[in-house]
Amino acid sequence: ILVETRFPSDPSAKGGGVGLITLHRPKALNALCDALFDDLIHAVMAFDHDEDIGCIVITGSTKAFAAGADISEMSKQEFANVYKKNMFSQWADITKTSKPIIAAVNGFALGGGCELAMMCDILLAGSKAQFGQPEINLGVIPGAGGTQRLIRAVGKSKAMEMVLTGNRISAQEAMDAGLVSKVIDSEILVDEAVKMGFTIAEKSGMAVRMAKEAVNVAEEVSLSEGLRFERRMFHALFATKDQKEGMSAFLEKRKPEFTNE
Ligand code: CO8
Repeated sequence: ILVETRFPSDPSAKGGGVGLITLHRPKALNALCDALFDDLIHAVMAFDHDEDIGCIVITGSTKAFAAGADISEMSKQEFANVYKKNMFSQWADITKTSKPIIAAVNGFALGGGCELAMMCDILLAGSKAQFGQPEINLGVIPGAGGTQRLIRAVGKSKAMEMVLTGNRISAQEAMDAGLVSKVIDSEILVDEAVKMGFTIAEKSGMAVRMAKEAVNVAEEVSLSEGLRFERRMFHALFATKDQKEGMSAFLEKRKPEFTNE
């Protein structure tokens, strides 16, 4: 139900590889059953700890990125049980990774599928992608960011419309609303996402990690706290070899050779 592919880089480029994770549960449109989600978390964490990998890409099939949490598994649950085991709380682990994650979304990204995409750092949409929070049609509401991350991405009115009507939006609408950063032809979406992964992976791993952390802090704190955090991260990078290498390479008109230190 999961396919992992490593794209190593030139062995001299430390950390320059890309880890591609493909959700593969075609008979249920990649509905995120417990087993699939456990495998996904495991794969994401393994790539996050892998020194050779600098960026992670998560994708699904051309028909579905993921059609949500698994409805047949959820249908049997009772309040006491889901509350006591804090159902789905482990999904947030995706956001605790230090390396950037690109979601390459083809087809349906619905419910938990849309929420999974929003937990990633960059969203790229295939031209036929569709995003939605249809939980309202099942008598529930989003439970992994559909009422929180979505509003930050697309604003209140669009988020409210999606959450209350359950209607889906197209890739182009998602782009216009600011949910995704690019719409790409479905056929080449994954290749382009991996290519973008390589572009990121060849930078300094220290700077990339701190940039991700600083941008994500902006969603949590006030502007003055965020600016202070950003400036401290900026200062901290002057303690890295990569800052010395990056700036020397510029002045010497050569390509930098980052070592992620
Ligand atoms: N769960 C389980 N099975 C699913 C799901 C799902 N979410 N989505 C699709 N499937 C299954 C179907 O049951 C069907 O199985 P079968 O062939 O055995 O009948 C198979 O996938 C193919 O689906 P369809 O025949 O329905 O395919 P269509 O092309 O006709 O329709 C749709 C595609 C529109 C995507 C349709 O399948 C659909 O509406 N799916 C449900 C979408 C949905 O409601 N998602 C939200 C689920 S609730 C949720 O995600 C809560 C998240 C909370 C997360 C909290 C985390 C902390």
